[in-house]
Amino acid sequence: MANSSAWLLLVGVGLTGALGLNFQNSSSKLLTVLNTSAPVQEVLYHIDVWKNEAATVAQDYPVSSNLESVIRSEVGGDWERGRLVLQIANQARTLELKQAIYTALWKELQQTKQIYDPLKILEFYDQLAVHTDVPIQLMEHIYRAFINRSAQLLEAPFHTASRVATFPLVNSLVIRLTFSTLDYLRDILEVLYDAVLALETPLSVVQRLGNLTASLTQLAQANLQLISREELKRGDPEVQQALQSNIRNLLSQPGFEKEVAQSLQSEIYAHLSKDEQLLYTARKVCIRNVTQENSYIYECPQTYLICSNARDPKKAAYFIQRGHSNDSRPQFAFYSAFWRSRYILMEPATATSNNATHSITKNVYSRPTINWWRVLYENGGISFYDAATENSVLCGGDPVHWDGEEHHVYTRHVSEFSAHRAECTWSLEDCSDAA
Ligand SMILES: *[C@@H]1O[C@H](CO)[C@@H](O)[C@H](O)[C@H]1NC(C)=O
Ligand SMILES: *[C@@H]1O[C@H](CO)[C@@H](O)[C@H](O)[C@H]1NC(C)=O
Ligand SMILES: *[C@@H]1O[C@H](CO)[C@@H](O)[C@H](O)[C@H]1NC(C)=O
Ligand SMILES: *[C@@H]1O[C@H](CO)[C@@H](O)[C@H](O)[C@H]1NC(C)=O
Ligand SMILES: *[C@@H]1O[C@H](CO)[C@@H](O)[C@H](O)[C@H]1NC(C)=O
Ligand SMILES: *[C@@H]1O[C@H](CO)[C@@H](O)[C@H](O)[C@H]1NC(C)=O
Ligand SMILES: CC(=O)N[C@H]1CO[C@H](CO)[C@@H](O)[C@@H]1O
Repeated sequence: MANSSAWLLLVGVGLTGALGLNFQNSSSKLLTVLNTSAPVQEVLYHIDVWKNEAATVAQDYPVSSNLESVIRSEVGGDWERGRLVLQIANQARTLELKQAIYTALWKELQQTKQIYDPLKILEFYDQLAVHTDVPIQLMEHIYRAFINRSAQLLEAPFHTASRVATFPLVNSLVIRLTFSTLDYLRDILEVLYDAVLALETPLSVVQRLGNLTASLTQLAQANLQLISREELKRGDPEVQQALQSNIRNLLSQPGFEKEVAQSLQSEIYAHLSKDEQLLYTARKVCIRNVTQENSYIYECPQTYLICSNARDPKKAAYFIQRGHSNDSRPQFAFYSAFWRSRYILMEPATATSNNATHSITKNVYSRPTINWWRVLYENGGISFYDAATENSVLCGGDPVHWDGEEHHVYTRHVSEFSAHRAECTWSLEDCSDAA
């Protein structure tokens, strides 16, 4: 360890000589000294001289091992001091020395307990990234350490049975990640899913993800990445249902269309059923009988009622308006592309014939007032409930309620829905290009 002593001596002499400090005492002395500009130059000058001499003598890495011991004593288990060492690396005269400082510093920081906090690693990574001359392998290694550690932390909620447990460290990590590129999250999720899907059932992982607190963008990314995993492609209906539920929860957030990037939104919509997808992606839709190819909703020719007759290319298209009820669930309004600003509207039911055979109400009109519908996806199609009361469902197709050429649609009480599924299930077509 002759080189080591020479190094220490050199530094000691250089510093005490320059500044009159007691080297043996203060463990942060080197940093203090290097923190002032003039002596730094002097110290580094000596380091360079020493290093060049050493290099001619030995081909191994005496520099880094000596540097390590000095850095070790300076960092002294305190992560924050690493920042100061990093600051002075800038002033090292040779690239080799700089890189030796970076590497030794990383080695040393790994001895501190704070390495378990991925945000500390990220902070260090960001600080290093400011230096353009850090070896790429070192940057990659530190990045992987950050990713691995983050994934490890994020595993906790996925291994916890409680759906209401809170994870403050996970939360602060997730919040911090909203300020970084989505690539970081993508890489973390990859490692996370490798780990949790090896130990937990896909259903459990999907459900835990459904309870994770994160930004809408992060949740969109996390769900998409989970959906694309091989482990989830085995078609277990329960898993598919849970995934759909996660996605619907996302869509039901009022901020979804505003906060989440278009490209990510499109990827999410692609995982919805065809009808549901159109509600978010089509400019205009046609609403037709789910089994009858030629029975479309449009304004009746003679009355202001709504009919379901053969398609009239001019009248059958509706613009979609999306909204949220005050409990933030999605709701939709449909206004005629032909008549403009005339909505499909359900008037509140007055006292109606409520007997067993004819418990329907003809109260669906074309009116210039907005009217919200809640959409349910089932039976291979969709159903429309009036959003205000959720007591009525939109139905049609029973000739008893028609009037000659006018095939009126009507509403039923929701309690009748299961007994009249065919009558109350519709399908959407993309009519964006219709007149
Ligand atoms: C480095 O210098 C700055 C400003 O001169 C000072 O605030 C800081 O405390 C110094 N750090 C050390 C370790 O001496
Ligand atoms: C990160 O984790 C992977 C897989 O467990 C492992 O192979 C790799 O060595 C780890 N890298 C770091 C820097 O921790
Ligand atoms: C967790 O998710 C389940 C199912 O989606 C939900 O019922 C429950 O309220 C959620 N818990 C919390 C704390 O969000
Ligand atoms: C939401 O709106 C309904 C009727 O539209 C109303 O009865 C209810 O009190 C509202 N709830 C809140 C939380 O504002
Ligand atoms: C049920 O309603 C229909 C139509 O409103 C009516 O013709 C019929 O007489 C009613 N039946 C009973 C038992 O009230
Ligand atoms: C669809 O057509 C079938 C067959 O004509 C009919 O029984 C059903 O009630 C119709 N449904 C709707 C929603 O119009
Ligand atoms: C950092 C350090 O060890 N400082 C010590 C330097 O010496 C004085 C006096 O002996 C101590 O009080 C400090 O703690």
